[in-house]
Amino acid sequence: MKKILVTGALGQIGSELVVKMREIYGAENVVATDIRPHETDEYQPGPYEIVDVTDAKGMFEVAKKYQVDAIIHLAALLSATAEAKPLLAWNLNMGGLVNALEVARELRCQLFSPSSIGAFGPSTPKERTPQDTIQRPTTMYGVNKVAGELLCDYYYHKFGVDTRGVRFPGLISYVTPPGGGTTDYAVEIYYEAIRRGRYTSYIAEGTYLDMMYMPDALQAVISLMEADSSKLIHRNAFNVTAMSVAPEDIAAAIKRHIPEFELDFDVDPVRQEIAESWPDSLDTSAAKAEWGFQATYDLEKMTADMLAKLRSKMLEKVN
Ligand code: AKB
Repeated sequence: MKKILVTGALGQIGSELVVKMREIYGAENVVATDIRPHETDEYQPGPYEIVDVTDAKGMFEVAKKYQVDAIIHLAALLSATAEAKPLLAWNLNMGGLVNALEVARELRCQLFSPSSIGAFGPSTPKERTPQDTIQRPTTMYGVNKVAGELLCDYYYHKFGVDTRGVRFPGLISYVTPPGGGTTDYAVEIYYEAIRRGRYTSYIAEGTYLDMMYMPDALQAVISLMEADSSKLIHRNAFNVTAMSVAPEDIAAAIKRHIPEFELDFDVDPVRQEIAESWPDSLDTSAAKAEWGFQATYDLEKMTADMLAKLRSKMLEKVN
């Protein structure tokens, strides 16, 4: 990767990935794009363009203008929003992806597209979910993700587009909050622990889901994009994760820093049903073997860092 275009750059992953990539590849070589203008304090120097990913021509023109050789396609609706607006999700998630793939085909770019644990469904083995297994998701988001995985494989085999991707678990970060996901509770719980010393989880006790801290997610994107192409057997949709946790596990980790922290539950049936249809824990051996994936944050290390970073972020806002 030398010149990179990022779609959805103002989102949870994009806002941090752009910063990290600008450090590595140079600010002028990472073109951040999103559907809306950025606030002045939202971005440091570097090219920024408005791109609606459903507008194929607009995306193509920006990619051509900067002569990019890699596209990181992040613009998408997350699972809970997609379930509330299934047609919009289909149009944005699939329309955006096919446009990005076409731009990559025409301009001979590498393309990264994230899949998700949402690509699995209730009939998938729940524990140590294999890389290659049953995928019959019951959500619109999951349908989009499976179709996206297949479409990326198709563009590689049919047109030779260098497509790559991972199946992200819930991502936890202190910079930009996620929006409209099923795993958002795992971020909210940290904010509320500091703000109020308590949190009401919309996901039920005992519901295990895979999670990963954002620095590991960003490193995964870069490592996979820089990996030797000849070593990639799967290319798209590698299982990646760092921990399998239930809400009470996160609460227990927070309590070790904030002993008075309290967790209770008010379960949202829609998001609970989605969570129950997803795996408890993924097997990441293909990602480890093919491109050296390694997560560095476990629950304890992540919790210590999240709480420290969030505290100073909130203090900065007050001052
Ligand atoms: C969501 O909850 O929708 C996402 C995901 C796991 O893909 N965080």
